[in-house]
Amino acid sequence: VSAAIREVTAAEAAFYREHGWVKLERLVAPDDAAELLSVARGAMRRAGGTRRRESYYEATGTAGKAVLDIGFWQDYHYIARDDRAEPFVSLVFSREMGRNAQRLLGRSVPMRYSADLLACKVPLGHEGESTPTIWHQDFPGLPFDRVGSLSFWLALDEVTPEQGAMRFLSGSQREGPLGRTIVVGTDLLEVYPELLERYAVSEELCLEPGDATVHNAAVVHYAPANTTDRDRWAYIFTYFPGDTLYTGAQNHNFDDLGLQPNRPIEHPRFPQVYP
Ligand SMILES: O=C(O)CCC(=O)C(=O)O
Repeated sequence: VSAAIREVTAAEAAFYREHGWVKLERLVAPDDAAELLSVARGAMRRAGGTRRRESYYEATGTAGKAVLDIGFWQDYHYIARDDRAEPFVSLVFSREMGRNAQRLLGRSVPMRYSADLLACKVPLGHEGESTPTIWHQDFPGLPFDRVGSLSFWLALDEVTPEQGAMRFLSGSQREGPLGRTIVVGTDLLEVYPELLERYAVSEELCLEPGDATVHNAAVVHYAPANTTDRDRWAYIFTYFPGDTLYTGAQNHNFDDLGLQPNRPIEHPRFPQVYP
């Protein structure tokens, strides 16, 4: 897979830094997306039957082999990190993807892997139906002393706006941290309704298999419910700047690893992907 990952362009990186998100068409070849989807379906089918309802942030502490109904989507964590399933490993831990992450960040620092998960948003009215993903920032839930972490959201199948493609408050990454609303399950716009006057909601996006969006962990974003009759298949993988210091803030993915506050996050769970 790694050879088929294309490079992020300078124009895309500039768009990302301005708006806090960017759409990357054909980041991955459609054939590779089809292969990823087939492996994803197989892993989630094999793990089936263990569905529990947990919050998104509790799910981050769960290794693979469990499909969790977290409300927003059916969640399967760490297919690359823990299951070591290909072609996921080659995609997420490739130099090419790490370099793309660094180009978007726009800083000459190493990039470290943070997490990866499958997010299948189930249509309304179907068994295990998913709710809208509430408006939130990712950053406040993370134990990082600085901004810069970013998420790739790769469409493994066609994703239409009606299936729950993501929407962003363009430019809202400049607001700074707005609270751990996602951790406690509060919609961020209930707390900050005025943001809708200050920032435009990004246009509706249609993604083909292999297209992706990337978002800054500090940009405010959400995804509507899936009102079609087809599952929405996304693979989300995230990176953070290697000079980030650990704050010690509670997060299931970072707790109990012996990480030291005010020190870099140098742990085999978070390998350096680039350079
Ligand atoms: O896939 C979704 O519905 C939202 C994903 C999201 O919020 C994220 O990747 O941070």
